[in-house]
Amino acid sequence: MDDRIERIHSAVIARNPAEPEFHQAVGEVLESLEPVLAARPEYLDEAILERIVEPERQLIFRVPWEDDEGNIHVNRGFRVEFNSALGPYKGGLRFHPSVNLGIIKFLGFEQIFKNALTGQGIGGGKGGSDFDPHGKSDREVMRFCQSFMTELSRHIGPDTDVPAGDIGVGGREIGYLFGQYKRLRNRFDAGVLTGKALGWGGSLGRTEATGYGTVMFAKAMLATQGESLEGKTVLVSGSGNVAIYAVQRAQAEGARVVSISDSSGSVYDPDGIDFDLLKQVKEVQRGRVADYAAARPGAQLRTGEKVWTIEGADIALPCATQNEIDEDAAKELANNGVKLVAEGANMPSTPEAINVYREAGILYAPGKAANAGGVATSALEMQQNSARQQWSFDTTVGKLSEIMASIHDTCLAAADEFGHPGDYVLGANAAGFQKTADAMIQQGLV
Ligand code: NDP
Ligand code: 2IT
Repeated sequence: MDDRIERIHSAVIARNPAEPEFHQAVGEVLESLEPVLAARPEYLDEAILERIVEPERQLIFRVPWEDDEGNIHVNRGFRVEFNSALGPYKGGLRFHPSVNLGIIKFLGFEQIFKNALTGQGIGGGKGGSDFDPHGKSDREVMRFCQSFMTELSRHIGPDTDVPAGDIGVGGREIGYLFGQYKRLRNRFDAGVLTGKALGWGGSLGRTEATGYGTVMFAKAMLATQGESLEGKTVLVSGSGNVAIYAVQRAQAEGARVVSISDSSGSVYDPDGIDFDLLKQVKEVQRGRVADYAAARPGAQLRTGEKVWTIEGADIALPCATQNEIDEDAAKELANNGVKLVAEGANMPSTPEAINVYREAGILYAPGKAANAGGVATSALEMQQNSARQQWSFDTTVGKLSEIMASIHDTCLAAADEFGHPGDYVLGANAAGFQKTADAMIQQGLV
């Protein structure tokens, strides 16, 4: 790294102690920016780097709630409003016991560049809580969401900050959050949250958008090599919203997806994942991958095992969580002949894993490009809300497809411009950064 960039990274580490995921996300972006800063020295003169790594606003709040037995619990809520140069803060809410300020900051930081790449006029933010929805009743989840929104409602709005789902936050949670916001504000602000149900302001295609978008991006990458998904064998990790629709779309493109996983283990399904069964087990029964394996002849449950050791795959689509592919896992993928990694999750590959991809010549797309279809379709939901319209599924997915193709081409064009053809990491960071940095300069020192 260039000295000045190195100094800024060291300052981020010193000012934000005990936030390793945030340090990692900042390091990955800064490392890409050397050629950009050489070409555009005004970014250094205007202290864009120092400003962009500092959130505009960070909220931490108490979330007390009562369980079904009358016991009182206290969780911690977060919303980091990172950058509003391009539009209202936009980004999901994550409910998972591992959530802390550093994780929300890493996600919010990535969201700035991802949202810039979508071209949809949205700034970057992220929030969540260390609340664990696993094993909670619907009523417990509702009481938690109501308490969480009681504080969050002061800070958000359709033109201010627009949350959505992420790990542990899906349609059920968005419904409870919206209901409480509406009650507190006495306003039907449809555009204050995205990922709403279809009957009251949700967009067709939003549920599918992240997984579909990731597969569309992978397809565009393959097309640069004169290849397609037809006949390819694919590893998917995770079994939540992103994974389910990555499975469906990859199979619709003629691939065979042979794995899914959760935090207890993975499933190898050599005949190809049965999408209808997966959807039934996960979305209807709220079950585990073990329940899928039990109901699926020929599928093998691999308790405690990740999917990356499964042999015979051409493509890997990590769709679970951050740092799920470390150096050893990346070596397994390379040794087993995987040729392409496109990230449905946010930052699922460690920096060491990314180096392995580079050395092995694996085509690699970072999450901030490959999984941008979810937030892009959230912006399409906001458009529909503003216009009081509901578009057809095909209209929305058609727009999603155009957006993913545009992000893909933008990444490659920036990679070419800065002398690293085919480097999607550099391309995504350079393009997303420039768009945000230019807006920050135009808007003055705020
Ligand atoms: P879900 O909650 O629907 O699913 C998450 C999946 O990942 C579950 O299978 C879960 O297993 C697994 N998982 C979560 N944490 C861990 C962990 N620490 N170790 C192992 N497995 C884990 O979330 P999403 O599908 O929405 O999100 C998946 C990823 O995609 C995240 O990185 C998210 O940030 C990213 N993303 C999501 C978008 C969206 O629109 N939803 C948009 C862009 C990115 P278990 O049930 O056992 O915890
Ligand atoms: O990481 C992400 O982009 C999301 N969780 C989706 C955010 C959104 O506002 O739809």
